[in-house]
Amino acid sequence: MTKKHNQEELQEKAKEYDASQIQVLEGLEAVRKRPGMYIGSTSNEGLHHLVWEIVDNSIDETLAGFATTIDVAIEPDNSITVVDDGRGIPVDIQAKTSRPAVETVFTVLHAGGKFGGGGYKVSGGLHGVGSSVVNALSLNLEVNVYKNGNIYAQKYQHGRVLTDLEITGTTNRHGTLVHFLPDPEIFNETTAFEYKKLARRIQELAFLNRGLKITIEDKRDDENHSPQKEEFHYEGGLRSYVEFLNEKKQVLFDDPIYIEGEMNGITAEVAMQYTTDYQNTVLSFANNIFTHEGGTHEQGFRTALTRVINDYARKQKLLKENEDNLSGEDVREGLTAIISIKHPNPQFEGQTKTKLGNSEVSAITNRLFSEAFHKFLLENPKVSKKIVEKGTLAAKARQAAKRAREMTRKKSGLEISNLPGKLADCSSNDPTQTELFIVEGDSAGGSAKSGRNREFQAILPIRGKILNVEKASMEKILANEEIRSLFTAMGTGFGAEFDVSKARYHKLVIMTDADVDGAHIRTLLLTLFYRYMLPVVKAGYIYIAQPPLYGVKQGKNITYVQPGPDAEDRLQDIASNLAKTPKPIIQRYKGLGEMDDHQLWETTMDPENRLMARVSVKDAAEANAIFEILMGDNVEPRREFIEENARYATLDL
Ligand code: TTJ
Repeated sequence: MTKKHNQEELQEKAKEYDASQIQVLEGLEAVRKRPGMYIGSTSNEGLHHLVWEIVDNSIDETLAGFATTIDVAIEPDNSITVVDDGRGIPVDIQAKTSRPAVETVFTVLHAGGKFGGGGYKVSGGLHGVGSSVVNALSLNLEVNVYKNGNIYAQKYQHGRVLTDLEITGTTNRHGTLVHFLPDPEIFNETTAFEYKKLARRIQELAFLNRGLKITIEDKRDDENHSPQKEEFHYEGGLRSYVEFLNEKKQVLFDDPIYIEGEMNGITAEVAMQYTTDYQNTVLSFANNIFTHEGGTHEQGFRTALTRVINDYARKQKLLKENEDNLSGEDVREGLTAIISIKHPNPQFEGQTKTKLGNSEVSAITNRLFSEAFHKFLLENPKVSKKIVEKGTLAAKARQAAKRAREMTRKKSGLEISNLPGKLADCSSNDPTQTELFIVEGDSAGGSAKSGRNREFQAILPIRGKILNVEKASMEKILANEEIRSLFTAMGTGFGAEFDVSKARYHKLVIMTDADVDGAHIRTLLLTLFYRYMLPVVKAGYIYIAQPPLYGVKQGKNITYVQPGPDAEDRLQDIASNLAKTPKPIIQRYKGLGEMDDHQLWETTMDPENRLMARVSVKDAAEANAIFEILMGDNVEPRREFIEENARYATLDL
């Protein structure tokens, strides 16, 4: 190489350097002009963001396995020091710029990706490489590199080189220290760092990066701050994070489930534990950044969780064939889970750029989690059973809530504007005066209609056995025509909408035949009232009509025998007291249909003459037991009860 050539080359190099320096200044000037573009804002948030841009570099060095400890300090003057024990930023002269690599790190606006060769596989930081941005927005910044037995130091001001990189001493440590003071001209709202805010994120970083030792120290000692220091170090990593989140909760099993795997250069970690809560806490991170809006990693996890639990529950027959699969929401009830992935090229999307967009991550997370979690379930049957039980319970609650919502929606169908066609309403609408007779069978219904006092008595005929509400789903109950008519007529609404104050009648009279069938229908109705109209029962609105058991007819006169324990004796008395001619005829009323409309009025409906038994709920527990006898699966006690009570309405429930 000739001397001339050498000269030219050097001149070329110098030009290149000048050109790149101009670019540098333009770059950093741009940062100072529009800081919001680089750190989001110049408010409190932006100020703290500076710390993370620096700390992220040290985290990368720990992820690469070369640093174990990071110390962060708020200095008395509100400047920040971050120091790690990594390899130290390279200090050698780069061929391209003829400047030390470390200088480039702090003075060239990096578009993203790491400087030099051999960058990091995975890197945190929302904005890629932000050290030059921090430098641009700092009044002063100093970097110390401990490397090769030397301490290298360089100082900057407003992002511009103040002193060239120089060796200022010797050391046997290795690592990097950065000390910066945010420029008060840029951060005109505040330059005061909040210890709590820094500590919270630093703790999170410690959870997310198992084994990392990271400290935070407040060195300020003034009217607003007192010195303090914390060290965060979790050998359990994500497991410790889950335990921390569940600290005050009741957990379903002791140790959080932990799963980790790697595929195509992407690592995925999940730690999870169930609590007795109904809420779930599922947090996801990509490259240590909290993905508030979720994304593909969370999606993959959720899909896998639901599928694996359902598959397991089916295989183990914990879910029966006729039962629906547990939904995603069901299997997440009470779940605390952390999903953390590390990706060489994360794509952040969404409103706040906190949603992971990399499409391949969904399948990878799904696969890694599915395999390991499936294995876990097989190996830990006790825990698995608890997980499935929790999900099953959630499903049941969800289905019940859905029914309740549907009921609310169907409300209009039960409004009094749609009074049932079968109802023969009364003309008064003063509920304290009106009565609703529920009459077994259409023919008795007909007699009751023509026999009643239409001013205050309404008739609703019902046909045959009504639905046993004890054994029917709520959908079925609401679909039942007889029950719908009854609720519509009463006007109280149903389920969550139920309102006793809307009752259109303050007497609801059950009028059934005095036989076993009649008793059965009566108990079915009482069950319905007990379960779905309890306030009406409690209000004392429910009555049972007492049609006569016998009629003793002599000529045109009829004497009736009302039900009661001594009914047979009374019948004998009446019969023996009558003259022999014309011959008295004793009639036994088996059904209401055996009386004509006038008889029904006289004996059973006329307030002047009738007997009615009022149904009251003395105590709910007792009533419950009776209904269980009546409606449960045990046939014998039911038969006994019905037979004993068929004739007498001794219904002090
Ligand atoms: C880069 O690859 C070669 C060996 O050194 C690697 C490196 O730069 N490591 C490194 C950078 N460790 N710590 C940093 C760092 C620390 C702080 C506090 C601030 C910045 C900008 C970088």
